[in-house]
Amino acid sequence: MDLIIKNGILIDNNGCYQANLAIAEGKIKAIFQGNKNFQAERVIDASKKMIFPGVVDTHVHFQLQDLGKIISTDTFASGTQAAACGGVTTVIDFADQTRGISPLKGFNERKKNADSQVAIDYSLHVSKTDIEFLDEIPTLISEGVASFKFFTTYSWRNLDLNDAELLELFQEVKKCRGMVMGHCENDSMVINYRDTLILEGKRDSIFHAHSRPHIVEEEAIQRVMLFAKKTGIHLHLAHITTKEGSDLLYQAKQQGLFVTGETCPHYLLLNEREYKGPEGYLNLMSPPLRHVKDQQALLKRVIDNTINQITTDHCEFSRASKGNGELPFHQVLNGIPGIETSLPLIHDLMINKHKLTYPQLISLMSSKPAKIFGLYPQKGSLRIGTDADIVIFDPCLEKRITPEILHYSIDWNPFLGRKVIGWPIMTIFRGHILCENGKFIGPQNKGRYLKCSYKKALRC
Ligand code: DUC
Ligand code: ZN
Ligand code: ZN
Repeated sequence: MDLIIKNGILIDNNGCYQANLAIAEGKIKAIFQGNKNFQAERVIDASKKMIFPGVVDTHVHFQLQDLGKIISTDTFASGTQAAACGGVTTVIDFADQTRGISPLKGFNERKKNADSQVAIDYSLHVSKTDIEFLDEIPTLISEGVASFKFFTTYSWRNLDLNDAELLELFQEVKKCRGMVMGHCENDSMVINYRDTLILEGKRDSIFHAHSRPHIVEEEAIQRVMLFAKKTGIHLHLAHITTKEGSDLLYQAKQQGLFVTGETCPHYLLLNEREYKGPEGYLNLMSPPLRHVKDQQALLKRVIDNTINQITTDHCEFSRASKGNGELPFHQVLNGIPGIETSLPLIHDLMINKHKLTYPQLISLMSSKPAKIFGLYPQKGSLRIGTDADIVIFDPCLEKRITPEILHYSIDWNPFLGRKVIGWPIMTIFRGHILCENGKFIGPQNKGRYLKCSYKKALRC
């Protein structure tokens, strides 16, 4: 064996039990109690530690491009290394179609770009920004794209689809046996609120939230749910932020619609108050941070299993690229970092403060995301024969989040100063130790492209 992990408490979505793991050739070869006389290059004593399957973050943006130009700070290399240090071993990023250009071409370029850089495994959603090239969908699906992202907003960046186009996309993707994933905000409302506020001279960060009130999300979710109902497609809702949005997901599930949804650590842990003060501009993302009552409602919907998974929407920008606080809200680039802190923050919130069980935590962060996008059980489980993507987690280790312990390429983070109990102390990816005690030590570019398969996706 290459590696044996002894005496840890194994957690997967089925339960917790004390066992040893033997790893060889990148796979879990044995799960056993007692001593099996295996020889291994390294034996790790994981007494009093938890053993999780690697986190699967299905919504990240590394080297985000706008009109072909990279605008976010991470590369696929730096982003996946920071991810690994946070216990993440699989990500799904996006191949954003440029309107009028073949999405297959965009997908191939994006994949080529990522392949040589990634430290962990990755896949891609394809964002459709026009209704041309629908004939490429079967090829994209055979290349491993399970999910087609759409935006109901960002018309000023040529990203949105109108209602007729959405309906056509849903019909076509359903026919080709894929799923759709939505960024849901009502475009004309955003434009109207935004332009009115700017005309009134209201430039501060808080007005970003005022320009996208709750109805903006609620209306768009309700509309696309209707399209999903009529076409029978699986709809996945990206970054749900409001009580209203999460209630709509609950009701749709009650009605038997095939719909799943995610929220992010920042919507659970931060609220509108972050927009006050000179650093408020850093926390601009879309949809915006909400109210305490939304945080509570989202929490409830995570606990009652309505919200299926946690993603980060990780999208890192430096202070300078966000304008150093000198720009009006509507000109600030949207997005925040989050991938490295997601597991410890959600562990602290859900296990320490809200008494979720460890299998529930793993379900949210690893198994369900892998199931929804057809990567399970190869990812998101601890089973014999699956990829040895493993996090050794110390549930008692106290950490204060400071720039020194993070691996981002920028000097700020929305969670700086927070204290959490519980931290990943080792990340193993395909049998290689990538991170140990807060240091990235593993091979830098051994990650691989994963084919997602909607046919293998499980109803969650
Ligand atoms: N909003 C998006 O739609 N994408 C990336 C980051 C953000 O805040
Ligand atoms: Zn989005
Ligand atoms: Zn996003």
